[in-house]
Amino acid sequence: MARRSWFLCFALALVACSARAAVVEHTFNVGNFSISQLCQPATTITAVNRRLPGPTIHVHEGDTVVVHVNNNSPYNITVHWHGLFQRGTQWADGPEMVTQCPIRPGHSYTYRYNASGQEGTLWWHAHSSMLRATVHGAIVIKPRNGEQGYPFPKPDKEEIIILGEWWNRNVFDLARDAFLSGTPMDPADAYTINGKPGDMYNCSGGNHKRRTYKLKVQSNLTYLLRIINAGVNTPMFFKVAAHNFTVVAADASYTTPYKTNVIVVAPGQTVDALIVTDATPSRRYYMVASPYESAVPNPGFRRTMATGIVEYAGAPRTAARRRPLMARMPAFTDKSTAHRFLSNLTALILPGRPTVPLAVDTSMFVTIGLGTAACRKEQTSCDPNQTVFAASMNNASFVLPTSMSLLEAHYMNVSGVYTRDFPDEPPLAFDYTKPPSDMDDITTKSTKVKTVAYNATVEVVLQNTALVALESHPMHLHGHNFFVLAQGFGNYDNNTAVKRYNLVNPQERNTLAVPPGGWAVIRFVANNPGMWIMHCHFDAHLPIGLAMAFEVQNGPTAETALPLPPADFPQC
Ligand SMILES: *[C@@H]1O[C@H](CO)[C@@H](O)[C@H](O)[C@H]1NC(C)=O
Ligand SMILES: *[C@@H]1O[C@H](CO)[C@@H](O)[C@H](O)[C@H]1NC(C)=O
Ligand SMILES: *[C@@H]1O[C@H](CO)[C@@H](O)[C@H](O)[C@H]1NC(C)=O
Ligand SMILES: *[C@@H]1O[C@H](CO)[C@@H](O)[C@H](O)[C@H]1NC(C)=O
Ligand SMILES: *[C@@H]1O[C@H](CO)[C@@H](O)[C@H](O)[C@H]1NC(C)=O
Ligand SMILES: *[C@@H]1O[C@H](CO)[C@@H](O)[C@H](O)[C@H]1NC(C)=O
Ligand SMILES: *[C@@H]1O[C@H](CO)[C@@H](O)[C@H](O)[C@H]1NC(C)=O
Ligand SMILES: *[C@@H]1O[C@H](CO)[C@@H](O)[C@H](O)[C@H]1NC(C)=O
Ligand SMILES: *[C@@H]1O[C@H](CO)[C@@H](O)[C@H](O)[C@H]1NC(C)=O
Ligand SMILES: *[C@@H]1O[C@H](CO)[C@@H](O)[C@H](O)[C@H]1NC(C)=O
Ligand SMILES: *[C@@H]1O[C@H](CO)[C@@H](O)[C@H](O)[C@H]1NC(C)=O
Ligand SMILES: *[C@@H]1O[C@H](CO)[C@@H](O)[C@H](O)[C@H]1NC(C)=O
Ligand SMILES: [Cu+2]
Repeated sequence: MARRSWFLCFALALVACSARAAVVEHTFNVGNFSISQLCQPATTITAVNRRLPGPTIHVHEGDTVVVHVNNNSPYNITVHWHGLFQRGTQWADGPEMVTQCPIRPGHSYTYRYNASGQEGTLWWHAHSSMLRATVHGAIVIKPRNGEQGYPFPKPDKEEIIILGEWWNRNVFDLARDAFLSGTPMDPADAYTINGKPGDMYNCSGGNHKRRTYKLKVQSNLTYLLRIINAGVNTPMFFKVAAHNFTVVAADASYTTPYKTNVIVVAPGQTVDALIVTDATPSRRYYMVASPYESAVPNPGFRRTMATGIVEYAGAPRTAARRRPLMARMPAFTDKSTAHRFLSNLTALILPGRPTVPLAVDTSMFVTIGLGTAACRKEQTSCDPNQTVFAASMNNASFVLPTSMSLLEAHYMNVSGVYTRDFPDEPPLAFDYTKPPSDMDDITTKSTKVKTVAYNATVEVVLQNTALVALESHPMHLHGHNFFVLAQGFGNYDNNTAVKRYNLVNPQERNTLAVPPGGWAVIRFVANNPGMWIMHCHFDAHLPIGLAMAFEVQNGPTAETALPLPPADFPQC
């Protein structure tokens, strides 16, 4: 379904030819797909082109991407191109009712955008209901001049590793039931690697090939693993038994090469890591993804792990008869291992790449966490006095508009869709990590945005609260990368934290796992006019309000202003 057509290269010099841009075109048929996992009866899932995960979009930096989405599913759907800036194509970002009204069942819509100014691994996913559990796939952006443009030795081979979560039921119904009952979502039935749960589950029947991902390798080569957490609610530890990693990028931003035997990747994040196949070929090795559970108290999670198998070419027959070597995984609650990995990464300084801005125009202190809210009328299963599970940022629990998207309301100056009063600080200051026992955890629903001037440098301190439960929330910002200046546990204290800011080579991300019961400081340049949601990338928390949006004003020129919406933009 993918087509590459090269623009005419009419320049005289070869160097200009290497700056050619291609159009990469895909057709995504979104529809029912019947699949059986864990020896359960077949489940009807929503998937793209009858594949789980869906197709990979391979491009070179600067290429144009055209994706025709045909919605043959029974659900409203939109597709988000996670981590792509969408500068100049802001209307193509995808989140339902933030950027656009959904593509209705039986309808089609074509997304067009350029993969400009970034390289590495990103991904695409549905941004409606919880459909992204099964509607997702990788986006690989190679340097303009191909693999020789990597700022690390060219690997011999590349593999995509997509971590996921699987439910033996329809996830649309699952999400709706959690919302209507106002209770936490049921945990997944399995974790997966490239759609497959692996060997650790109670599933004796079935076809082994269908349930375990296998990576066949040759000895003494370097493999680049492009690891994506497409899971819904679970950060993961990832290891390959008897092999170490050198991390070279995260969220499509190059990092200083970082050696580690364990990778931590939260939903929304990606990690590019090299592994060298220098282990004895006479064994097979498990690659393992296990949950990292930071919530205290924890509503419950699946205490299992996903496995794949690394098998060497030319291995003796005996290798296949022995159980693969298992990796020793961190404990599910090992927050120090998670924090070490997540805070140790630094950016690779490259000429021409943005560096952290030193002067701040807009400072915010934002609490993020759980709480309760008054029952809403559609939440029929709770009585009028009861409260339901909710989440908030600065005590504002975000609700999506229903009549038109935030971006359309912004563009057309329609009032009443959102308000410009998202607060710069929480209404109450308290010990966020040990709130007083009589602290009111109730929040109110609203659609508040923070308006910032074009090109403003915005700094946000994200502080997790322990109301209801403390937890590491993976905070994702659309339309921009941010620099992560510092992270820590406890309450943020500017007297000690500011000294620790990395203003030299902070890691650049689009999704940050804020330490549980802790804080993180991010900084970004609001150089992309439009409406950009910043939200928790757990689907258990986004619909209950762990979100806000930045309204970035137009710049002074046509290039720095929001363009016209596409003529065929979906309407509500
Ligand atoms: C797709 O699956 C849903 C849910 O299982 C079902 O209601 C619907 O009829 C199916 N549609 C088609 C076209 O098979
Ligand atoms: C996208 O790339 C094409 C081809 O290089 C170019 O003509 C177009 O102006 C670009 N669009 C934006 C919004 O940058
Ligand atoms: C497998 O079944 C046993 C016994 O019913 C149960 O204790 C265990 O948790 C199951 N394991 C998984 C991974 O579901
Ligand atoms: C891989 O390299 C090791 C160490 O240099 C060597 O002993 C081994 O024979 C090599 N294996 C293959 C298949 O080339
Ligand atoms: C992985 O790295 C650790 C620490 O540097 C080292 O002790 C170990 O031998 C390495 N393992 C492999 C398989 O290279
Ligand atoms: C890596 O993390 C550990 C534990 O958090 C810390 O002690 C160490 O200084 C960090 N190293 C770097 C290079 O940041
Ligand atoms: C709801 O609140 C009212 C007034 O506070 C009270 O009289 C009533 O008993 C409550 N109902 C329930 C089910 O708690
Ligand atoms: C929205 O308001 C701005 C400033 O008041 C104006 O420049 C712009 O033309 C208006 N846009 C629309 C679509 O009415
Ligand atoms: C949040 O706002 C509600 C009112 O909507 C108030 O009752 C509550 O005390 C506030 N909580 C915090 C932690 O600010
Ligand atoms: C945006 O900020 C950068 C860096 O401060 C500056 O070079 C550039 O001119 C600014 N652009 C506009 C349109 O203000
Ligand atoms: C900490 O914040 C206070 C209040 O905003 C400010 O007066 C002080 O200068 C800040 N300290 C540092 C080290 O930035
Ligand atoms: C689907 O989208 C349309 C248009 O926005 C809306 O009217 C309808 O209620 C949505 N359906 C569902 C099930 O959310
Ligand atoms: Cu996202």
